[in-house]
Amino acid sequence: MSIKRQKQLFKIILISGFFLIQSISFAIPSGGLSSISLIPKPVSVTSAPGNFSLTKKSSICISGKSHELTTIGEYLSGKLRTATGFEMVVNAAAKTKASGNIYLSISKFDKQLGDEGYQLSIKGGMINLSANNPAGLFNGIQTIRQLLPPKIESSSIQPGPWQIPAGTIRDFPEYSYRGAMLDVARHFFQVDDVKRYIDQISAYKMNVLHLHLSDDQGWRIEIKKWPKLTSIGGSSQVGGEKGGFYTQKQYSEIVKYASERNITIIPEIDMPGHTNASLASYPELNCNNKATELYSGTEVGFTSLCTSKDLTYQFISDVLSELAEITPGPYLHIGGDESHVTKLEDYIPFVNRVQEIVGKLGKKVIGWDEIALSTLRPNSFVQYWAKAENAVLGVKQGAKVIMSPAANSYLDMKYDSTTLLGLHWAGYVEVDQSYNWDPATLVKGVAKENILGVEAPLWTETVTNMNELEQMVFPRLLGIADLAWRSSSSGNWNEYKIRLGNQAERLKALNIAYYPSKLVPWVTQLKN
Ligand code: TNX
Repeated sequence: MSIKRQKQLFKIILISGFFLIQSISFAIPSGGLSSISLIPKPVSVTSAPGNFSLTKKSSICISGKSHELTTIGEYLSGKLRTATGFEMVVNAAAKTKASGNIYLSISKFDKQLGDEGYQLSIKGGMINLSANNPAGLFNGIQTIRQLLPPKIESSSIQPGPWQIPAGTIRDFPEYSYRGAMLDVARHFFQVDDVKRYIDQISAYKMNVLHLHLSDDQGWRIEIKKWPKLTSIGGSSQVGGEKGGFYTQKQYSEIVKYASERNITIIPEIDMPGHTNASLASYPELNCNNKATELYSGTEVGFTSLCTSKDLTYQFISDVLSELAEITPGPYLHIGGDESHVTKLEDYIPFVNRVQEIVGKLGKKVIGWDEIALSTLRPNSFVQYWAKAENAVLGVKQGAKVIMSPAANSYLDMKYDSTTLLGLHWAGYVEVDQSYNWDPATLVKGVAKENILGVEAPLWTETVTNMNELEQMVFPRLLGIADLAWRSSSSGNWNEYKIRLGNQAERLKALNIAYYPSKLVPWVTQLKN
């Protein structure tokens, strides 16, 4: 080969090498760690030179051999294995750390991080994730997922590289209660659907799933002492199709699945209104001893338990005891909303008596904002959805409030007049509307210190399956998750919509049927 030819070849190799390096570096964002869009936005992100690469030799190393750490390590391994095809074994950490590995450790000394915060340090080619509690590690893992390319969420093996730029993230939530509610009474959702929903909400660091288990249209939880609740009350749903219910075993399976994902299940038995399914199952629960017909329409506020009968309280006590028995979380939700046919002079002593029943079971009451009309026990919580004056009344009685303003956080409201699913009694709730509010300033008389947290309910009068659920929930749920987690200094729609737009490929890889709102600059087909 002539010298000229050799020089030419050398040039070609140099140029193609340059392009190769260029294309590899494409895989990690040029702006470093702090340029990656994360939802919820972390408290602090600092970039540093270098990066971390996940390879087939990478493993997940846990400090010590606790059952909890192993479970969390396995969870992370499962999340990374599918798309990378790497084995991602979970080991006890060796004395000397190796590049390419992910280290998970619990250290009790970082006060600022609190119960659910974490520190993620990407340095020396390895990841060190530490937290005071397993919950913090779980949250840090959600951040790791979002730092990797979107295709990490794919359900089939994808080509790498799998890199994360170096730096440090310190992060902790503003509110300790960050929830979603699913109405499984109007339309029933199978256990697997509920699990998928748990996966979806926990990916955005939400930590509560409130299950609305009974309403006029259906009763969804097995109660051994009152079997007709499910055999009759569980048989219907909106639209007249066959309903369904969870056996106590299935409910426990949901609770366990949730707890492994840092989610507390809050069961709701709505009362004294929204009770047609129980009134149809047992004639003796009616003041006139006649069972009502099963109901498959969508009206609200036309039923009431018979508040003057002792049997009613025996019924409630039996139901709530069985539920308390299989609910490890601290709360039982007693509904209390829209009891339009219960006289106020009956409603108030009713709610007072039910609070006592719940207290005896060692649980705390949550109720919709109307329960503030009663005498709240210490440790009862008011869920604000409609009437600000009820929320304020709750605060005046010393109760904390869960913020679920219908006009912002209701996931069943239509986005706009063209949305096919959903309702619009609280107005249209576009993606900006569900993000542009601050829980701590929304209601005069309900300040930051009065707020337990934020919850986004999905009522399912019009929502019949997972695909429809996803169209209503996504992307609004991400905004609620962001504002429940964010530090008070953030929360600007123009900044947030860019981060949201950058989630498009990730939502697609997760196979989530999100609503592609025109207000969001969706970024699709990313190079990485
Ligand atoms: C009001 S929100 C209700 C529900 C309906 C919902 C529909 C609340 C406490 N009660 O029974 O499903 O509106 O958006």
